Amino acid sequence: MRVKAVLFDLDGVLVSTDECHFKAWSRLAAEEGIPFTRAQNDLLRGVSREESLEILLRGAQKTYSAEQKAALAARKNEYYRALIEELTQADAMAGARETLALCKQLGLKAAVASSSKNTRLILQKTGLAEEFCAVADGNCIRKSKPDPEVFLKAAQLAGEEPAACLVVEDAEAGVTGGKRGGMRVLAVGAAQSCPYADHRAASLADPCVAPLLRRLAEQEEEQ
Ligand code: B16
Ligand code: MG
Repeated sequence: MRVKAVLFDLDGVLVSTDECHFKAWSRLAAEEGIPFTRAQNDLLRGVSREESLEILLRGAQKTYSAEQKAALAARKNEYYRALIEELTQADAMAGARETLALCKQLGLKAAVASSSKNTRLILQKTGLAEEFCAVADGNCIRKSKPDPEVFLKAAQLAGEEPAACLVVEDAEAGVTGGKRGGMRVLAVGAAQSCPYADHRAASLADPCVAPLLRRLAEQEEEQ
């Protein structure tokens, strides 16, 4: 079946908010006396805020109650929101706007499928909000990636079958989620090493992306 919709992950595909997450988690970790490295930050890619906190707390000396954990997650988000408030149009990743323009030209729907509950603010700050027919994010799902829920929600909002969707992801958890949802997956950045991705590119600025989208958009319907 030909591809009719492209479901874009947000952080690491359309906008590089990795550094903002790293700074916010680092500040929280330092305040709590918990070690936190860039390698640990890489493990949080595509993972929800609450699950990310659990990963961070593996290095903690003391145990935290559910209420304390909720307060820590809220504090991290406060630090993160202050950083993403500073995002501008220049923070859209290389190739993002060009790829969205190409989708429009090819008649492909574009939707967002992100674990982030800050998706709307990030899209607004980077001037990308008007580019999508649908946005599925951390606010409308119960299970985060690698569960396919956010991708299935995005496909449903875009009005397309999973088999007619291409997911673009930079996280292994997202590649797994897309495949579990019955979609084709283009892995970018760190996710390129995932053996079960269907296609690979360094980023949306990779020259292989445009011919791939043209090919997928034009494929004959299966008889
Ligand atoms: P928030 P994505 C994910 O976004 C990030 O990659 C991940 O690092 C973050 O923990 C998660 O969103 C939740 O974000 O705290 O803003 O709700 O890659 O799925 O677009
Ligand atoms: Mg991501």
